[in-house]
Amino acid sequence: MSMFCYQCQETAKNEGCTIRGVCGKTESTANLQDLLIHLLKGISIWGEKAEGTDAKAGRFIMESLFATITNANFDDARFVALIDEAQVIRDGLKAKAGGSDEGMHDSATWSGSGLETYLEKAKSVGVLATENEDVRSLRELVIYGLKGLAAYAEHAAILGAEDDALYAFAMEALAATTKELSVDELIAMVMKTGEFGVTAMAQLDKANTDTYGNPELTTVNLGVSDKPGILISGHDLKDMEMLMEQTQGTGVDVYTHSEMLPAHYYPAFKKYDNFVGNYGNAWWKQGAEFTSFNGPILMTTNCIVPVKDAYKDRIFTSNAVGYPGVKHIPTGPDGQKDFSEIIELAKTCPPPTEIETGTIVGGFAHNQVMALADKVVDAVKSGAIKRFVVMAGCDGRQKGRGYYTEVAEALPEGTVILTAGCAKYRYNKLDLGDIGGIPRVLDAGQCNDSYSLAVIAMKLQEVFGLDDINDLPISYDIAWYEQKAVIVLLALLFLGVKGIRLGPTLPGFLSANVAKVLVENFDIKPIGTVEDDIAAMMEGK
Ligand code: SF4
Ligand code: SF3
Repeated sequence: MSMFCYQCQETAKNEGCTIRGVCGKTESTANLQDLLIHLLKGISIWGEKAEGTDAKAGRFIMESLFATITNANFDDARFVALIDEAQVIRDGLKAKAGGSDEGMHDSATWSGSGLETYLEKAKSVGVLATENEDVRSLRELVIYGLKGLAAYAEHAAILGAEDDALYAFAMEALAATTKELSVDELIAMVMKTGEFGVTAMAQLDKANTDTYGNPELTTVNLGVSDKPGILISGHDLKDMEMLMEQTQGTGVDVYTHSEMLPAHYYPAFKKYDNFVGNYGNAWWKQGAEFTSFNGPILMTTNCIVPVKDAYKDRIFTSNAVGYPGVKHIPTGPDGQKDFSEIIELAKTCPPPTEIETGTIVGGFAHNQVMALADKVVDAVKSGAIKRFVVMAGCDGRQKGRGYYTEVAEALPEGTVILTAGCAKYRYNKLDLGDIGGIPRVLDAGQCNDSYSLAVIAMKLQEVFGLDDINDLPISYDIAWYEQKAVIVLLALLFLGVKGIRLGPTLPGFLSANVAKVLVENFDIKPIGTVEDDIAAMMEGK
């Protein structure tokens, strides 16, 4: 077997990608990612022993974990550089801890250099190095949750909000995956990952809203202008801000793609006349949509997919994203990026080809929903709103995801969908109407904003004076794809939410026994038929 990865929902046969990722990840990239994760464990082992929390090492761990998220980075050269740096950081911490190698885990002591050495070493340190499948499943559940947590922590850090407690926890959790812990201890670590996931998401929410204001009810244009444009995708709002600033007065328009749509909801971005609208749909349609966009594309985070020739000369990456042969815009020491090359290129490109017209409405993060709280509470009390269905998460390529469109269409009157993440593209362009002025699809924002949905639930619990969050008329029918959805799931479990439907398939990385624990303790269930699931949800099941 030449590689093994089962971290995402599209993993081959829902078991594992072994030859090449369904996502396009090559064997060498997968193996380099395994070695990088191994070394992050080594950093963490020494980090736990050293006095205080080393913020530089913590940030490096977060950036590296982020780079291994599905559809973030396909560039072997970047992973080789990260593996080089990981050893330097680890050895620095080892010196700080005054430690000796004796009896230490391999990740804390192994050294090497060069691509060939790294690929050889990677063979023995991947996911399958843990033989017991339940222990492997729990260790990986912790690591995938951490990857999502790292993405959120990194977004907050880019906005200047860093937290040593998150860095310390990442080290504790990574080091824990090298120890001979019991299944119960590992389950406790999974829950703790959910707890810190809530912390990370709350901090990101604060960083975003402190910097850009609270998202507000917004109508977003889906059409195009007659000027050349730049398409910005991924989740990084700081890049969004810098791009808007740098395009002022250049005659170049800016459009959002996929998860950048919620940028339109922030007051800080509404002031720009050249911020035209949203172009296209969820990440997996980028091949066709980037082609017809005609202008340059900036990928600020996941999800990038294998780059087509049609736009390979006009796509750029930033932050944790990378793709071989694609120009990467570096981050300066002051956190600034220079997008002038992208802007100059845009000026030479034709305007985007229109693929849709009309508008969509969003901006229902917690502050906006709470501004409507009286209306919402009255509608629940009068029975006009019978149930909320949280349909947040990720979109993906599999046919089975048509389920989510069908659920949205078939949900009875009196139901309101709460969403966040790119899962929304399965139903956000349907005409589902409103309930007394409250739209039936309330979009809180990116997957990064899923925290908003938890806040809304907790506020409603308070308003209705309920002891248990599960007594609210809220059902969860969540779609997942990559690891940011894993931390959202763990965060919801930590908050005590039970009965979540998780689809389109349960994670392949859950062993039968671990899946059983989740079912027994949290009543997690796979999706069924549209009809059965809606009937059950309407009965609160
Ligand atoms: Fe396969 Fe998903 Fe891993 Fe890509 S990220 S190699 S599709 S499991
Ligand atoms: Fe989507 Fe990648 Fe997860 Fe942010 S853009 S939700 S899949």
